[in-house]
Amino acid sequence: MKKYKIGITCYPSVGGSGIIATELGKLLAERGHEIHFITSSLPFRLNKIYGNIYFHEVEVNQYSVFKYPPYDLALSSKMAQVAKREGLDILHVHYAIPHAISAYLAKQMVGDQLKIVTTLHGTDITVLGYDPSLSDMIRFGIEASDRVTAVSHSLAEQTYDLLKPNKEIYTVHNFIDERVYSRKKVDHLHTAYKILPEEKVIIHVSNFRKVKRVHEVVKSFQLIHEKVPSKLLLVGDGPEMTVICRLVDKLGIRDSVLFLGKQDNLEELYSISDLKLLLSEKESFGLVLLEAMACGVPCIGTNIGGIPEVIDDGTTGYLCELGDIETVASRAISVLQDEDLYQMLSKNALLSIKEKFHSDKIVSNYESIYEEVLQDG
Ligand code: GMT
Repeated sequence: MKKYKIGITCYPSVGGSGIIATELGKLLAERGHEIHFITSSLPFRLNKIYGNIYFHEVEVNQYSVFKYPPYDLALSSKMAQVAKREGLDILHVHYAIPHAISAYLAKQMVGDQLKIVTTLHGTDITVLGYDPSLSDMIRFGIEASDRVTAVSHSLAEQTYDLLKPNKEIYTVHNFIDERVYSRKKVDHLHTAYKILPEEKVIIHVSNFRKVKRVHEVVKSFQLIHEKVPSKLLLVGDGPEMTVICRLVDKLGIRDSVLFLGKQDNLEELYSISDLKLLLSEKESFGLVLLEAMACGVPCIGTNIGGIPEVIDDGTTGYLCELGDIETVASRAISVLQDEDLYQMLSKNALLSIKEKFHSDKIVSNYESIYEEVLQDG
């Protein structure tokens, strides 16, 4: 495989799209490619020095005449400068808006030899795609890219349905770094969190936005808790947090719910968990499901978006209809009470990570896309 010079742009500080972009950059660098992150700040997962990873900070001109400092233009300009100076082959942008548009402008400045790969992650289509002030722009960004990928078949389909772009969209599923996400020996956490030996642990990790339906996680937990001694770990923070805290108090389960806020080293929390719940109303993929599965934790998710591509219903976990907390609770109770069922789901979850979502396979898919796009000339 030829080695390429790849510029990567993403939102560096929040969310799954930034995590995927950064992890991809790290694994590509390990394969010998030269990686240039062009972002507003150092990607938060870039926590180690690599000889062939460079960071180019996008600085926005705050000139007083600008009511809104023009980040998108500053990004284009930085992309073009880095591409020319370093001789980049490809700009791989994650999240369509504004990154695909900025990449298009950069390409106009640099020339056609610079190829653009755009990866759609979810809300760039499923939320912003519905905004009439942006939808034409998103379609343009997709059509102006040399290759477009989506993190699930479902997201690719939704993009076709909603925006009708004249462009093929390739599905490349998400992945995790298996060296990080595996079950760890962290028994001390049971003591730290006062989890009793007979208690099961259920975990939910998200950005606590409305689409995540965290209130349904809490209500499902209440039903589970009535039958199974258990604790709920709520990990993350976001706009719904106050409402969720109130709900937990109202339901009288405050002593059994741990609000852990934003956390690093999630693999340690998954390592003390028996079950994961992700009951979102929109989810293009659900990267947090992979993280849990890689630690052997069975998952229950809603039958929406890309979640059915991640959870194999009845094999690696369960799918439930949106809002059906009774079924979520009854499935959860079975998993938590039936050791054989738990072991079967846990083993299959690990297998699925190895066979379907292994980083080697996914990174190779991206490399093939780079190779193709550069061969197109
Ligand atoms: O989960 C979020 O709301 C954050 C969002 C993001 O843009 O980072 O996540 C999206 O991209 C992730 C990585 O591809 C996917 O795993 C998430 O499912 C997707 N979120 C939604 O579709 C709501």
